[in-house]
Amino acid sequence: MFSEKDIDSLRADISAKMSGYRLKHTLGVEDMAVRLGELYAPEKINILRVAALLHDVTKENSLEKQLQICENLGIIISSAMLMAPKTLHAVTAAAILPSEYPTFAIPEVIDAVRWHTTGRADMSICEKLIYLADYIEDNRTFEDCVLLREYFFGTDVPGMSASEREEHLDKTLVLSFDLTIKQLISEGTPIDEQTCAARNSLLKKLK
Ligand code: DGI
Ligand code: FE
Ligand code: FE
Repeated sequence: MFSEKDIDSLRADISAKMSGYRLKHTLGVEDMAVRLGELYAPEKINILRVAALLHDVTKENSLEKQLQICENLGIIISSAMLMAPKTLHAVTAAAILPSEYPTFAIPEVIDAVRWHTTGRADMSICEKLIYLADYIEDNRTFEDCVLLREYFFGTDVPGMSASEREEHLDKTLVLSFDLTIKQLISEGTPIDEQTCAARNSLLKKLK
């Protein structure tokens, strides 16, 4: 799908655009996406690398710039979305891919980027792995991130059967949503409805 050369040139492009902090995080997500990909979707590792490199590509834009991107591309922002402005960068990053990164703008990449912040119901494997890699990449030191990383790696994932491994991933995602929702409640911040839909759909599957 994507060659090593394509990925190296994308990494160079992203490296030139991002601040040191965001770049370090982005490269951390790429590394974690590869580790998770080896466990869950070895055939999709290059897709995961690309999605990781692009997932926060508009994160450093101001709110005004994010809204401008939406206006230019005819994307209608709901009032609920405006109440959770930190989730907007996932919308804009996905939206600019076809015009700004056409080589990489395949549906699996676009969807993994689009849903990396809130998740959604019935997530694909690439969506789940990018969402989780973003949460637990090694540079994240926030208490919830450390807890989730330890939960995920604190058991013998390679030794599990395929169905046990899938269940472990889903349980890890439920825990991540629990932690995020608790954090948002403690801040008095609105919870995006996709975050709730994602958690509900995983609970239904795990039942
Ligand atoms: O972009 P990153 O910082 O790497 O990580 P991210 O894309 O997961 O964004 C995290 C931010 O998004 C964090 O400040 C919490 C916020 N967020 C995630 N889900 C929700 C949310 N904010 C609101 N208001 N509602 C959500 O459901
Ligand atoms: Fe993000
Ligand atoms: Fe991120």
